[in-house]
Amino acid sequence: MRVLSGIQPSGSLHLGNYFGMMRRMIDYQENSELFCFLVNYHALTSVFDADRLRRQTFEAACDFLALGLDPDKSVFWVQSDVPEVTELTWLLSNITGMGLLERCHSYKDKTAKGIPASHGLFAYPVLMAADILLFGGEKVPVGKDQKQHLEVARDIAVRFNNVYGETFVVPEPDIAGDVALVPGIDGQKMSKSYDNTIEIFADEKTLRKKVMSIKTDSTPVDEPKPLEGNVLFDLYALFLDERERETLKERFLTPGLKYGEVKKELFGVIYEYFAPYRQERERLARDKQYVLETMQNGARKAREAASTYLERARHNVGLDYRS
Ligand code: AQP
Repeated sequence: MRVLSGIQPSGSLHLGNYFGMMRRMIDYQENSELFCFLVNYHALTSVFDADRLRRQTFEAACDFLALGLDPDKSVFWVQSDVPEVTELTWLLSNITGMGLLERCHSYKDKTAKGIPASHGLFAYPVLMAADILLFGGEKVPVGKDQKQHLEVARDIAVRFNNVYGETFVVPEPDIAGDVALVPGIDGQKMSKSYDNTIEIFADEKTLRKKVMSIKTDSTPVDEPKPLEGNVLFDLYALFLDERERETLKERFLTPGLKYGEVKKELFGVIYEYFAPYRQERERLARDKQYVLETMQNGARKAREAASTYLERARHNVGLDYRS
C-alpha cells in the first residue's frame, strides 16, 4: 500500500500537524510504502519572504527526521525538487471545473484571515491533487481540515480517467477520528497562519507561555467544567490513552478543578512527550550537510516514481506528438 502525504513549511510545525498527520505518517513507514514531502510550492501561497521559506523548509525536514521519519524506509523529499508536479498540475487544471474549486472552504477561510486571494491560493487543491496522483498515492493521512481537498483530488482523478482513459490511482483519505481537528490556543483550528499554535519544538519558556494562554471559559472553580468545546481538555486528551482520558473527564466534571493548575500540568506533559526527540532535533539542525543530502536522495527516488505517472498522463492527453 502506497501511503502519501505532504506538509507545508509555512511556519513552525505544531501539535495539529503532529497529531493530524506527522505521527501517523511515521507509524505507517513500518508496514507501508511511505511517501512524505515538504510542500514548499504550496507554502508560496502564504509565505512571501524567500529567506523565511528556505529556513522553514530546512527546519521542517529536521523536525520530521528527528521525530522518527526514516529516510531508508520511506521516500522523503522537498516538493520543488520534483518540479514535474507543476506540469501535472497544468494537465489536471484543464479538466478541473471552476465550480469544484469555488466550493472549497479553505480558500474562503484563508482569504478571510488576510491571506492574499491569489490564483495560486485558489488553485491550491489542483496542485495538491497533482502531488498525490503523480506518485500513485493510494492512502492519504490528513487532518479533517484537508478532507474537502482530498475529495477534490479524487474527483479530479476520476474525471481525468474518464476523459483520457485509465491513468491515475484514485486516492483514499485517511482521517483519524480522535485527532481529526486539533484546536489552537484560541479555540479555532490550530494553524500556522492563525498565530494560535503550540509548536512541537518550542523552547521551554515559549511553550509555557503558549500553554498558559490557552483560552478557557469562566466556569467558577467550584462547578463542574464543560467538556464540549473545552480547548484545554481537548489538547490534554491528545497525550492520553483511553483510560487516562476517562480519568481526565472525571477530573473536569468534579467541582474544584482549577484551569491554571491543569495548564501547568499540561505544559509538563507536552514538554516531556517531545523531550526524547529534542536532542536529535538539535543535532540535525547543526548537521546541515546530512539533512540536505538526505533530501536530495529522497528527491531522486521520488522523481523515479513520478516518471511512470507523468509519462502515462502526457501520452494519454497527446503531448507526445513525436510518437
Ligand atoms: N489543527 C489541525 N488538526 C489536525 N490536523 C491538522 N493539520 C494541520 N492543522 C491541523 C494537518 O497537518 C497536515 C499538514 O498541514 P499543512 O501544513 O500542509 O496545511 P494546513 O492544514 O493548512 O496546516 P496549517 O497549519 O493550517 O498551515 P497554514 O496555516 O500554512 O495553512 C495536513 O494533513 C493537515 O490536515
